[in-house]
Amino acid sequence: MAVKSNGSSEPFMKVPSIKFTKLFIDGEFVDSISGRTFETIDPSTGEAIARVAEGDKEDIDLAVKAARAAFDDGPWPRFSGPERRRIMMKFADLIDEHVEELAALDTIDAGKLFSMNKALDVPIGANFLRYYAGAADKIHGETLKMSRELQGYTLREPIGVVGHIIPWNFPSNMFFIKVSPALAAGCTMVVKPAEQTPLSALYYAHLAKLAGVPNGVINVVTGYGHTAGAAISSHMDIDKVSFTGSSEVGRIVMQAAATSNLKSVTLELGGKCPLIIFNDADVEKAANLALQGTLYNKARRSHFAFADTLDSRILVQEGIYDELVKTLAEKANTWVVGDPFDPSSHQGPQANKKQYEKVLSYIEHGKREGAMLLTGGKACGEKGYYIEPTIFTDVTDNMLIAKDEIFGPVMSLMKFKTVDEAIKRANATRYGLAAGIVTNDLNVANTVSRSIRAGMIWINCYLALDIDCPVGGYKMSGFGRDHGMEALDQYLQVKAVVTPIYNSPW
Ligand code: TXE
Repeated sequence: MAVKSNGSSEPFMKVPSIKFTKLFIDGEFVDSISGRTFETIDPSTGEAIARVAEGDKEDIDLAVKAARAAFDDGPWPRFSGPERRRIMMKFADLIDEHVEELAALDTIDAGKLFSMNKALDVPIGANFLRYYAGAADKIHGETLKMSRELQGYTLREPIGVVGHIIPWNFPSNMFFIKVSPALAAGCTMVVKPAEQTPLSALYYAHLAKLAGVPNGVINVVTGYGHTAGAAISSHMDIDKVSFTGSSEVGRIVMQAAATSNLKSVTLELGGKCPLIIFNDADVEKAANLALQGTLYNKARRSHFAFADTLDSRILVQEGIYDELVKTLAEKANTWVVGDPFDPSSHQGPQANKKQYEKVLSYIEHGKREGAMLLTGGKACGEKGYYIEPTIFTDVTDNMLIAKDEIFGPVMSLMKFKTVDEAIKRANATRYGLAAGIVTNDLNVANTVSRSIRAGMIWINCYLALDIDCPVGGYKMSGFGRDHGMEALDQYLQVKAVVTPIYNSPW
């Protein structure tokens, strides 16, 4: 398969100049203390885009110091809710004004489709700010019904200084999924974007300042995971760490949190989500949902910009299996892999070389283990990190491609006979992020949705998310929730205040 380009020396779009490459600490762009920088790479060419400051432990210390001062003595936690809301709304409006430039930054940095970044990823980031801005003046506790002659109530207070460690799959979305509820709660923070996609986060730091977010409230330290990231999770003066990424690193983050200051932890980790298609499903619809969920690494036409999170096992009931295989093959063969700036591309490159090599090695595993290759199966294009949309049939539960999170355009089709078998096999994974069910039988849909141990269940849809829909996992997919009011709770402490009622013996 060839990678589609526009065939001319003129690009589809003029790539923006890179304005921000330094660390953002206490309201200023600064070099790293070591003076070191690292390259960020365009995955559609494999070439460097810019050099970015490489933050390390000492830079994290400075950023935490600024965030601590802003929390202990600064105005942000003390602002009234409406005041925080006003600034967050301004921040959101500024994002809207720069949407093309921000969308292009994520495209050159992460290989994500420009059309999708512009229509969804970046605007939804702004809408996360608006959603939580609306909650900023509605954070309140409860009056307690004490059993003795006491009067009690709870206060909900910001948790303090937060460290956000974010991955490369949704650089803009992920930034605001984490930052927005923490801002609304009155927290201050240090954000470490993924080393593969640092550019938009630095731009957001600039817009935050323009919007009037006080110095020290949002600090952005670009750098590597084992240095800058590790310095966040083990820091003695960070009160909470919120992490999205691999289960392996999630475990390291939690260990570091435990052995340092027992900071609170939220982990949104990997998945291997079952999409269960029953005999009565509409084949066309089921095929589209399967493609959307799996081959959809950086693809368009999603309900919501959250696709790269799903690594799917497609469990198909035996009566519909052959027809579905045929339909999927036809559809996958029309899938356009190409320049992420090209509006006709369905799929861009993998976000980085490490991920590209990882996906290709899983494809080789699948071939060696005896899965049948229906489409794709190799890299494509003369340069960049492109991979053909790959579908394996006859996949069995014990194959590596059925067990591990691949996080690329690789679909595994597996056959089952009964509802009970589907439930059992769907649950036979260490992960529990999400699952999908395609059926018109209400009893089957209800039974299966209650039996699957996962944080999100989609019935006759897939990847259908919204800001108020809590996102998070069971089992080794993590704990705590992003999105919705549940996410706001992750950034709040509950304090109980008790006083004797007049004349009581207390
Ligand atoms: O993730 P990492 P990677 C899964 C997916 C993917 C795999 C590896 O399966 O193939 O993870 O991706 C920072 N202490 N997901 O290597 O390494 C790192 O700098 C503290 C699922 O990119 O987990 C980055 O900012 N931080 C997923 C972030 O952690 C550390 C999204 C994620 O990096 C660190 C992404 C350390 N020791 C990948 N090491 C999802 N659930 O959406 C790294 N980091």
